[in-house]
This record gives sequence, structure tokens and C-alpha cells, in this order.
Amino acid sequence: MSDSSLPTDDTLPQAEPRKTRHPRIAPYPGPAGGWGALKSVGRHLLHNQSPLKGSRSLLATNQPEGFDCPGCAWGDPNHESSFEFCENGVKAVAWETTAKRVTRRFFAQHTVSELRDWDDFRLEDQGRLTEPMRYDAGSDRYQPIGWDDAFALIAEQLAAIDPDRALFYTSGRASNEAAYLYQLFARVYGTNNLPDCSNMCHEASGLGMTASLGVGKGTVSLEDFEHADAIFVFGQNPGTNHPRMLGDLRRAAERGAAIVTFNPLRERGLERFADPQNTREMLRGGSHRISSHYFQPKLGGDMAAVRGIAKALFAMIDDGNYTPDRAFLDSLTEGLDAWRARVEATDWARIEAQSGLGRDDLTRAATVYAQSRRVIATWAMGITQHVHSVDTVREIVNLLLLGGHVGREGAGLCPVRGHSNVQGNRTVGIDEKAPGWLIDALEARYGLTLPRRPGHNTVSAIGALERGKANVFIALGGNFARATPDTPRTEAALGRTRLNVQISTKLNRSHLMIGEEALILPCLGRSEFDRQGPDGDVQAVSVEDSMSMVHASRGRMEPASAALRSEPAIVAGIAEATLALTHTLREATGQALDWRGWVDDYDRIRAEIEAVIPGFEAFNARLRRHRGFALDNPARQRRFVTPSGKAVFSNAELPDAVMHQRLHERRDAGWLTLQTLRSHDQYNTTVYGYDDRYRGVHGQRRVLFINAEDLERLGLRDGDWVDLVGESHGDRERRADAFRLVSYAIPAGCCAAYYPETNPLVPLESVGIGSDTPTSKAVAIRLEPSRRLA
Ligand SMILES: Nc1nc2c(c(=O)[nH]1)N[C@H]1C(S)=C(S)[C@@H](COP(=O)(O)OP(=O)(O)OC[C@H]3O[C@@H](n4cnc5c(=O)[nH]c(N)nc54)[C@H](O)[C@@H]3O)O[C@H]1N2
Ligand SMILES: Nc1nc2c(c(=O)[nH]1)N[C@H]1C(S)=C(S)[C@@H](COP(=O)(O)OP(=O)(O)OC[C@H]3O[C@@H](n4cnc5c(=O)[nH]c(N)nc54)[C@H](O)[C@@H]3O)O[C@H]1N2
Ligand SMILES: [Mo]
Repeated sequence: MSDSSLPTDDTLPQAEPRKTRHPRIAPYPGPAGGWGALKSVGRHLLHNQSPLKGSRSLLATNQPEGFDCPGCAWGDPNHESSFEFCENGVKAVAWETTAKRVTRRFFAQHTVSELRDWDDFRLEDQGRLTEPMRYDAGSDRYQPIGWDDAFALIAEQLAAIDPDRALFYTSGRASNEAAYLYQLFARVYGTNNLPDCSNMCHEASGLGMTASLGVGKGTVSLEDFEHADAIFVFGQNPGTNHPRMLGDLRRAAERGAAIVTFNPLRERGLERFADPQNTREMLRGGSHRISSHYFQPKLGGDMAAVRGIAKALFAMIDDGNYTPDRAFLDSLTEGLDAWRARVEATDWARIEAQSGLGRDDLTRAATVYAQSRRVIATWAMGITQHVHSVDTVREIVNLLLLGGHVGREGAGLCPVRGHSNVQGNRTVGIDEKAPGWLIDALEARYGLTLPRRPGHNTVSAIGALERGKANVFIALGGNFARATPDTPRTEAALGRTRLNVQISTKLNRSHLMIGEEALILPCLGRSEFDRQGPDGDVQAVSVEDSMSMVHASRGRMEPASAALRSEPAIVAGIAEATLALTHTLREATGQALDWRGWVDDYDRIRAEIEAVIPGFEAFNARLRRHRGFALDNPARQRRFVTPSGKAVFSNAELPDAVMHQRLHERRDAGWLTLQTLRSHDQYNTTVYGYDDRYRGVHGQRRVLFINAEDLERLGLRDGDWVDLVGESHGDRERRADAFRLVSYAIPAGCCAAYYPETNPLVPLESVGIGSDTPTSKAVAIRLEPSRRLA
């Protein structure tokens, strides 16, 4: 099946045999978007066997009366007439609206042990899950189970353990309504064990911004991008992960705004973009430049880079070449002098060594900043998945505060979120840290005493499973086994559960890691009609984007199977069954715990959210407005809810010790710093296909992008096959075998490969300071000749 240059275990998508014969690496000459995007969309609609269905539902994506695109959390413009085309949005919708189905016959044909040998693509590509299934150890197969029996089984298991031994994971696709019910249930049941994907994602952004500004969310609206004079883009790849953002960046570039990019890789979407909806451009074959300035720092070098920009700015202030926003700084901030002293005490040599950028480059970036009246900074995983991410986020905030670029039109901070409702999930209470105000509000509303001990986050949850301190695992979406670090270890941890419950749309590896009992509870997707109540009324759910806009989402397709239930209905079913066993009737139905009534009409869930979560006044009425509404963000009004009432300049040391020495300085001994990132053909752990068009990779995923100098130094060549060996702790060896080397424009000492294949190399011990986020963008590795090919 594979050609001789490929390791045989590098299973390529069976459904695309064409590609298995032609793995190919060739630079991509075109712009992002353009015809390549249109062609790719056609292929993906076809592959999912439902081009018509797909395209009809696509027209309802991100429309006022349609459903929210499950692709990303970028904001929606005023969709009144035309549909905003996004290649990867189409892939996400096509993947969900596929005609393929996983039925009880499928599970009868394949044992779980057999399915464990399948790759991620093949598992999900079987199609939509269709009915609840329960694992039967005797036959090693999943077998059908009724919904009520499934709920009873969960209830029985939960009732038998201390609530802190149960884990309630959430992936960021759940609606506000589902997420609210889920966290309420976990807390009434008795635990704050609410780990979520945010723990692996933007945790550092929330923490850093809260410490600096009193609020953990972005301060910009989409309209601000129309007024910015400069947009600094740190550590993100919007051409793949937030394609609709390219439209906004492009419009800004067209009207002359500077786009200043910091990225170790030259990402095509940040260089040139052709808008597939611009007919003239498409016919002419034109495209538009995105970045006006493109800097390639070392992995983890952004804090030093920002400090360099600040150092240059302070020099300009002294020379009379830059005037900071003194009125703002004097009245509304604190800590500037200490930060300035720290910046001035940091010498250029150190800044250059750590950032990998020269003083001239950073001075040029500073000049752009100084000359711009309105500055926006955006960032994503290139900033948040490092050891020193919280400090880096705060350094970026410092930079913007200097010019008063917070709470002003056309300026502000924009952490670009990942999952389409990950921000909303936090807003409505998915937070293992159990904020006091939230517990107070829930207690007041429901007349119950709720736990206040913080619960497990994603990383500590794995430790708890490993040590047998937790043994019931419930996931509202996601793919915990693949998304988390140290794959063999995490899989083994899940394999120790008494019960593993996965509420999912598609089959994935997390369904196959089983201790004693396991359940697959299939749910409706965003694109599908959600009918509830005695009359089967179609329900809408709500989501919040990166700009804190809350809007409605209504599915438009017939469900993949009549047996599917909605996420709120499944959560309510589990809650009702469980609390009936664990609580007295008075407590379980209590002052107002009306699970069934809530699910009959989601307006009632929203009334609960309104009563408990600040900012949701008149929720139902405002949700029915055309574009929904913006949640209040005090920092946007320059109200800083910090202890002093002022925005706080952070004042942290550059992270030499943790990052620089540990990783970059071990280069001589053959160590490289690996970032694990997304290809253009995947959604997190969901692999749509084996191409990464903009990076020139076709028909394969096991590639390692590496600098030519490093290749030479290590005596290796482009095209060689190597095994990646990670750090070992104790006798735990970490490896990921059989990767093909690709010589690539990346700073020396740094390399890149796709996640989730590289997660076996990410140590659970290596987490962000304060954020506990796995350091997926700074993994120490060595290369060995591939033993599979020997
Ligand atoms: N199509 C698609 N869309 C998605 C997703 C998907 O998988 N597929 N995932 C969603 C989710 S959950 C998220 S969180 C977002 C992720 O969106 P991104 O953050 O764009 O995702 P990554 O692929 O991890 O890319 C990290 C980018 O940061 C750069 N980078 C890495 N390390 C550093 C560093 O130290 N400094 C700097 N300056 N840059 C660095 C990398 O070169 C790369 O361009 O996308 C969301 N949208
Ligand atoms: N090495 C490395 N690891 C990483 C990252 C990295 O950059 N590098 N990124 C991290 C980040 S930013 C994130 S956010 C996490 C992502 O972690 P998760 O959110 O846990 O993973 P996903 O791959 O998004 O989840 C995919 C699964 O979600 C289910 N699903 C899809 N749609 C729905 C739905 O509507 N409802 C329900 N209930 N289920 C649905 C499907 O069954 C599918 O298999 O991974 C993290 N892990
Ligand atoms: Mo994410």
C-alpha cells in the first residue's frame, strides 16, 4: 500500500488512495485562499459524500438565522447579504454533515482492540455516531444501550464514589446552554472538577489579562480592525486556523495599515491572500499582501522581542521621537516606572539572543508602533503554549498600555480563541478554579451549598487518573486521549477508569481507552435541527466569539440519526438520574432544579444564565436581535477591575532560566526545540486529510520542518527519515517514530511538526508557569535515524 520511501505504519487515509502513492513536498507558490481554496472545498464536500447537503447548510453558516460555524471563534461581520467564504469553515461543516454513519453493525464488526490500530483520520471518517453504545468487555465490542439505561449506569457509578473522584471535561464547541447545565450539574453533584480544552489553549491569556486589566477577554470589537493603524500579529496562523481573519487583515492592509507579524515560520496566509469571493481578483489571478513587516523570532522569543520594542520606544521617548499617552498612563495605570527600569536594565545582547531578532528589526517594529495612533495586538497558541506564557501575554499588554491602546476605537488586545465557543464556556461557568462570585451566585439561585475547593484542570486530571484518585471520566465533546500530552501515559490513565463517558458526534480514540465501563453518547451537531418540548419546537443555542459577541445558532439540517439527543438534553438526563440517587428529593429538585423543564425550552436555560451570570440582562430578548449582543467588557471602557482600579504594568524577568537555557542552549548537545502545530487539513485532533497546502506538504503528516543549518550540523539531509526522541523523566522514554525531514525556513535550533502525532513527546511535567498549560510550542527533542526503516 505504501511506497518504499514510506514507513509501512504511516497509515494514510484509505479513502484517498490516490494520495498514498504520491506523498510529495513542493513549495507552494500561490497566495492563501484563491483557487486552491475553492478546489479543496470541492474535494472535501465530495469526500463526505454529500456535496448538496453540505453546500445548502453552508449558506446557513454564520447567518443571522443560521448556525454558528464550528470552525473557529473569529467574530462575525454584519452578515446581511453575502456568505463569507472560508475553506476551513466548509471543511468543518462538511465533516459534520457527512452522509456516512457509524451504526451498531459497525461496532458488531470491529472489536475495540482492532479499532485501536486505526489512525485518527480513519476513525472519524467512519461518519456520524448514531445511537448510544455501551462497552461489553466479554466481546470487546460496543453494543447498543437505551438512553435511560445509559443515564442509570452513569448515575449508579457517580453515586458510588466521592464526587471529587469524577472528572467533567469540556471541549469548546458546547453551546452556552449545554455548558451552563453541565457545570451546574457537576457542582450540585459535588465537585469543581471541570477541566476543559481552555487549559491547553488560552488559559495564559485569561490569567495574564486579568492580572493586568481585571478582565480575561479581548478588548477589541471586529469594527476596531477597520480603524487600526497597526496590527501586531503574534504566534498565530490565521490562514489555516482563522481564515476569516484574513479578510479583516486584508482590508486593513489595503487601506494602508501596517501588519507586523512575529512568527518563526513564514506562514503563507500572513504573506499573501486572494479572496475567493472577489471575482475580479480570482479571474486576474491577483492577491494582496498581508504583512508589511515579517519577523521570525525563535520559539519562545516573543517576550524578549516585545521587551526590545519597548526598549527602543523608551529610547525614542528620551530623544523626543515618541510621546506615550501620558494622561492615560498617569491616571489609569500603575507600575510603569518599575517596568521601564526593568526594560532599560535588560541589555540588547540578551534581547537579541533570546528573541533571535536583531536590534534593528525590533527598532523598526518600534517605529511602526510609535507612528501608529491606533494599535491592535492579536495572538494565539504561539504565545500561550510556552513555559512563560502568562508573562509574555502581560508584556504584550504592557506594550499596548504604553500608547494608551486599550479602551479606544481601533486599538486593543485580541487573544484569538480556538474553539468556536470556548470563550462562552468559561463565561457561563466552565472553570475548575471555582470563582467565588460564581459559587455565591449559584448558591443564591438554587438554595444549595456548593463546593468551593478548586477542581482538577486538564493536566492535573491526568495525574489524578494515573494515581487512581479519579475514576469516572465524562467528556462533553473533544478527544481527551489525543489532545493531551504524553499520549501513552494519558491513554493508560484513561484505561484505569471505572467509567469513561464520551458525549460525541464522531468516533475517536477517546472512545477506545477503557477501564471497566464505557459509554458513547452521540449528540446533535450545530448544523442540525434541535427539537425539544412536547411540540417539538426548534431550539436555538447561543455562543460567544473572540470579540465577546453573543449570538444565536440554529441548526438547519435533519439530524444524522433519529436517536441523537442534544447536548443539553444529555446533560440534563445524566443530572436528573444522578441527583435522584445522590440527593434528597428536596435538594435534587430544590428551589429550582428543573432539568426537564429547562430542556423543553432553552429560553428557560437562558433565564437561569441571566439570573446567575453578570452581563446577560434580557438575554432572550437580546439574543433575538439581529446580530446578538456584546457582553460588557469593563476594560473596553477603561474600567480596570484590579485591586487598585488601575491597569497594572507587569514587571517580570525575561525567562532565561526556564526557556533559554533549558532548550536553546542545549543545541550543541544535539537538542532542538520543537513546536507542535496544526496542518491546513485538520481541526485539532480531527484529521480531514493529509495535505498542508500552504507549507507544500502533500499526502503525509509525519514530517519535521527543520533549519538547513541544523540538518548539516547533525549530518542529516532533507528527505531522511528520523525518530523524534523527547526528554525522559525517570525511566519514561518519550518517542515518536518515523518523521520525514523537510528543510524549511525556520530559525536554527527550532523545528516544527504536527499535533497530535507529536503529543507522545510533550511531557506532562512541562507546563506554563501559573497556567499549567502543556508547553506544546517548546518541546525538547533529539533526532535518531529511524529504527522503523532500518
Ligand atoms: N482549520 C482549523 N481551525 C482551527 C483549529 C484547527 O485545528 N484547524 N484549531 C482551533 C483552535 S482550538 C485553536 S487554539 C486555534 C489555533 O490557532 P493557531 O494558534 O494559529 O494554531 P497553531 O497551528 O498551533 O499555530 C501556531 C502558530 O504560532 C506560531 N508559533 C509557534 N511558536 C511560536 C512562538 O514561540 N512565537 C511566535 N511568535 N510564533 C510561534 C507557529 O509557527 C504557527 O504559525 O485555531 C482554531 N481554529
Ligand atoms: N501538542 C499539542 N497538543 C495540543 C495543542 C497543540 O497545539 N499541540 N492544542 C491544544 C488546544 S489549543 C486545544 S483547544 C485542544 C483541543 O482538544 P479537544 O477540544 O479535546 O479536541 P478536538 O480535537 O477539538 O475534539 C474533536 C472531537 O470532538 C467531537 N465533537 C465534534 N463536534 C462536536 C459537537 O458538536 N459536540 C460534541 N459533544 N462533540 C463534538 C468529535 O467526536 C471529535 O472527535 O488540544 C490541545 N492539544
Ligand atoms: Mo484551542
